[in-house]
Amino acid sequence: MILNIIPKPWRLTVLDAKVPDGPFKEIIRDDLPAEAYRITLTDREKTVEAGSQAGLIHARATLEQVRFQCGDVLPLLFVEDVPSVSYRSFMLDSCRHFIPFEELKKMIRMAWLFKFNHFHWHISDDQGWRIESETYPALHEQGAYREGDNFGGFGDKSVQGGYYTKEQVRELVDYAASLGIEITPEVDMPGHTSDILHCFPELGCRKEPVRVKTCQGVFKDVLCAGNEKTYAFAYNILDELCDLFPGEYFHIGGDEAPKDHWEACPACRARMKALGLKNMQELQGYFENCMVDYLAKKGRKAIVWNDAAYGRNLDSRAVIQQWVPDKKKCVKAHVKGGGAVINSIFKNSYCDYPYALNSLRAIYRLETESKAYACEEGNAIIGTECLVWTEFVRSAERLEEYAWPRFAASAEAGWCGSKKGKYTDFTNRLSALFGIFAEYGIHAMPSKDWTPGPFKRLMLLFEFAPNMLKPGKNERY
Ligand code: TNX
Repeated sequence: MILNIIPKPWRLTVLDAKVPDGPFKEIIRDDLPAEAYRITLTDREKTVEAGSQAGLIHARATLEQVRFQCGDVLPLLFVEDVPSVSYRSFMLDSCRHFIPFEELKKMIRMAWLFKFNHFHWHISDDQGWRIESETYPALHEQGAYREGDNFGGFGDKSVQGGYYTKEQVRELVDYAASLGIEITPEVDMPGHTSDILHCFPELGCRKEPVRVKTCQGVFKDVLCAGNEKTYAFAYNILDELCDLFPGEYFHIGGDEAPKDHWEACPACRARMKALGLKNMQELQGYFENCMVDYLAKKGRKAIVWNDAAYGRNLDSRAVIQQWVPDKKKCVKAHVKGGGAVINSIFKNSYCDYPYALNSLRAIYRLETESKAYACEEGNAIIGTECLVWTEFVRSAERLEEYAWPRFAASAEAGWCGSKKGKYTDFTNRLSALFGIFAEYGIHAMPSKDWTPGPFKRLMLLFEFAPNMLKPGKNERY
């Protein structure tokens, strides 16, 4: 009998003989790697052995897929499995469009089935702050709302937004943990901060009022790096959120931070000079390093987008999440200095674009090894991620079909690493398992649209193109 499991286990032996399902004995063993697990199912034995609780949780996901295919009479089975990289993540953006709490739970439960172990949660951006804050209540009272939805010129003028209460966040953190998933929150800084500056304009270089944005883009309003108050604010927020999110990692963003206002700001220029820095990119590096160090003192590892390394002075303790190609070899230099990398390169990770742009096949290609990032341990890539930014995602249905099954392809790329097989082998297993999405209430993209042909591709791109339009210059956003 053939069993279809995603991610494909390292070793899987299935016999024709069958036994009725029943409870498995779960054993934690010190001699196995933390996330490794072993399943033995014979007529006399039903055991799961694992290196830790995480491994047991993975084994349960495998058994769930087995049961989906076999019902309550299972084939005799032996599985030995271990992941290739330790950080296997999916990202959801609750800022551009608010994602209902129950929807987040649904996505986390689905992710468990494919052995993800991190949920990167984008909770602050130009278009809204999303977490209740006791230190700075203005963030959720004002920063969580905006005057409409004009992404791609959508033209809805009604006030919208929302935030998650602390109680909800705690519930979500616990729920995810019960499924072996740690939540990595992201407070994007110093760019993508119109929401924060809307509440605290004094943290910007110009100290002028800033709107919570209603459309996509890269905005010039960024936190002032020359103002001591900015640092105090950031540390306080990190304190508050570290209490709420107990995980090992904390994402501090660092992408797309235009330097226009910094260049024109006496405080930023003075700080740059005082620190002996050559340019504003280095000043960003300094800003990031302050956060990296602050988090390190709290026992946390900081993750930054690769833009944060453009100054070439990033603290090697920061983990770089790479989303654009490393043209200036800044990531490579970081690796040389002992730094680690999460691979989420745009063309193999971004699931916010139609399948016509990033097909299932393209997501499956995501690599966990790179000659450019060779290091003493062999390879500096410690993780993978797939992402749904939500500028153009206004419904749960759209979110789910953009994520699934592309997230499953990314999960296998991260789990199997260099042992990953052919795309068609993956899609064969996926087709056999496809019904499980509906069982989990997930609206996944049907197989005919996974890797669209040239004609379908054109149609989909045509349909998506108006999204790329930005509101006119005189429009208030
Ligand atoms: C780039 S990925 C961004 C996001 C956008 C995304 C849209 C990254 C670090 N920044 O702010 O949502 O493109 O695809």
